[in-house]
Amino acid sequence: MTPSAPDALRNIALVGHQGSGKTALAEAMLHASGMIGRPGSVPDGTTTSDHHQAEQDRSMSIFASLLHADWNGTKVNILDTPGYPDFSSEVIASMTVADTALYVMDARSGVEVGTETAWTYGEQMETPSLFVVNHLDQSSAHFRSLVDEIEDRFGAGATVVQMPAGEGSRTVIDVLRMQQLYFPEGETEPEVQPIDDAFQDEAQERHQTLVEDIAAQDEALMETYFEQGQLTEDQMRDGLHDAMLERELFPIFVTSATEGVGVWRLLHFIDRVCPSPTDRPVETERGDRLAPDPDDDPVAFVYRTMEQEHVGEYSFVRVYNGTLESGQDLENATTGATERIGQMYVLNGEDRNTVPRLTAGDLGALVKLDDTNTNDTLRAPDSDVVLPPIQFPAPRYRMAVEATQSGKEDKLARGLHQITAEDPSLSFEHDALLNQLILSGQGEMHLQIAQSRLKRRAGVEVEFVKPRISYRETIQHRARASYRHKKQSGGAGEFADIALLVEPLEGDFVAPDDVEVRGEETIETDWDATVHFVDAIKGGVIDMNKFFSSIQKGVLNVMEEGPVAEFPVGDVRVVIYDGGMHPVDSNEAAFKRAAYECFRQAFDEADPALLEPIHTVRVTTPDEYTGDVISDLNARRGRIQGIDAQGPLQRIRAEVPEAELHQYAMALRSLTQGRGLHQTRFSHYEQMPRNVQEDVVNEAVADAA
Ligand SMILES: Nc1nc2c(ncn2[C@@H]2O[C@H](COP(=O)(O)OP(=O)(O)OP(=O)(O)O)[C@@H](O)[C@H]2O)c(=O)[nH]1
Ligand SMILES: [Mg+2]
Repeated sequence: MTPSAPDALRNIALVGHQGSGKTALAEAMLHASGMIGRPGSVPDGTTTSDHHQAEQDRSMSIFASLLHADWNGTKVNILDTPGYPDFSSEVIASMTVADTALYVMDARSGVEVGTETAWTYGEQMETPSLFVVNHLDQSSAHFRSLVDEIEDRFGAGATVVQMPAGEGSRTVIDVLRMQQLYFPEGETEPEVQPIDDAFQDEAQERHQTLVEDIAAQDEALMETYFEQGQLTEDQMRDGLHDAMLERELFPIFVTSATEGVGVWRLLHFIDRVCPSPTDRPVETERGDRLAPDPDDDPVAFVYRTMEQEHVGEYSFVRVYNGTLESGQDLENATTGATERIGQMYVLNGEDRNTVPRLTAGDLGALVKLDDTNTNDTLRAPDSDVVLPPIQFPAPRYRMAVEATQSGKEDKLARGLHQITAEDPSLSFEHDALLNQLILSGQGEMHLQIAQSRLKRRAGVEVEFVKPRISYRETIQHRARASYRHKKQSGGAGEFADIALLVEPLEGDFVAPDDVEVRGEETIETDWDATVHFVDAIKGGVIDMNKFFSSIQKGVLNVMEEGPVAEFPVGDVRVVIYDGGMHPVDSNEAAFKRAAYECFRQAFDEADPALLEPIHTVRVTTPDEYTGDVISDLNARRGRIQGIDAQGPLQRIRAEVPEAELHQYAMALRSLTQGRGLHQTRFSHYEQMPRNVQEDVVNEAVADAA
């Protein structure tokens, strides 16, 4: 295919609920445009788009595929996205580089949560959109009520361009051109027929509505319409084009993807009406608008990075300006690195064709560049254009990951770096305190896929275990203790005497009568605890210049693995108020030791307790599930902080112990039929109920044994 001018390009994203028929529709588009012979099928695992083994095993899309069709000289880039909620980052990335979103729906189930989620992305990105009511062969009877439902959820801008003609038929009526289209089995092009009498009235009425909807968007068109009582086909097309760009109108189409019904007409519409890259200049970080011009300096944006089996890694790009050519030196605006563009491809799933150049507006893949990742802008060396990064969803689901074989830790770390660099909605961290590698993603399936990718890419088998909870130990009131460390056998002895006062760190130090503050030091520990050390040594009974830091070390040693169950100790104040030295035998080791023992004793006297991490959880759910979500949060020892209505949704804010949030994403999904979403963030530590504390301590003691 020769490079296309920007206005001869269409970038469309197929989005929507799982199983609505996006992949089947993409396959049908490739077939209708002559890119492939016989269309493959999802159940057989033979579609162009679902080419990964993991997708074929599950008969579902997991990764967004890039496909393209040549339609009368227009290059239609098709981004087929997965509907399963764990893979929303693929949808977000694809929609970022698409100029039109096609919301594919199953006529039998109508508007579903996947449709709604993708719709919110489209609203944020202001993507021109249309609806495709699919599975027409299985249910055309619901079309009319479905149109009402679409208008209900997405506004009156939804307007019918195509309607079914009869139950389960191969015929659709195009109410823009007022034609009946019959799609013979095995053929891609329809036969144009006069509209059946049975559908004349409805077709007329819908045509009228469409004309009025279009005219209402534009004053000049409105005038023409009043003068002539009609709009020409060209006027309707242009009007629709503009109204789609403004997100005023959202055309509704019908298809049966597996039967090839309606697909030809949909492609025709995409070519003739849908926006091209020329219509949609991109906004740069600086707020300028950049329109595609193949002769300008090149600017490209990496919207995803993905490894292709047997091939290596690809950077998927949209060229926003100029022309990308193999051998060209470009600057990575994020890293500052100079990158030489290597092989470039246009793709149809797994099939690739090398191209010498990619022009402004086009989508393609580059052999991954060394210093370039998702969200990076590539530009001419003297340019200052930066494109805004994609905001990927924050992780909702975390698990500790362990290599099943020992000695594979390095491989595991490398593998985790690789897969998280490719998928920005996946992240990992090594929690030094818990001594666990934590992998966070969007859900159970997301992590399962990560597991198989780690095996394939890094050759390391892993298993997931429940992440440990980072409890803290604390004390509940002030207490004192003293300790004398003395070892005098033979030669040099050891001697240190010390008296400590400990208390929870709340507010300023209120010294008791017998204590006088001489100096102080505040230390932040590796586990984010604050320790306020107070030197209240009178008359130099301990040489604090010499021994303050040894005393601190002794205390911090205890705090790192607390006396209750070896959890780190949280914020405390430690006052050194008395003690004694020996002129010869006192040394640093002796004071460290004495402080260690003394602190343990004082801690025990101060009524120690466990603190647990509390998270702020924000749940967004359709109102009908509010009651269930709240009682579930209560059952998780959660405290509801507030409930706000947001349109048809409710936002619930609650404080919930981290220990009760394990796999909450999955629980919420099943509570709300997949329509609830949540975010959680660490808020603070809090004392836990006695019975829960006992369980935790018993478990920790058993683990340590
Ligand atoms: N009868 C009929 N079956 C269809 C139609 N469209 C898709 N299917 C079937 O419905 C199932 C789901 O279709 P897919 O194309 O995989 O749906 P999808 O939207 O890509 O699903 P995800 O990628 O998992 O989100 C498959 O078995 C398809 O063969 C249709 O119009 N009619
Ligand atoms: Mg699919």
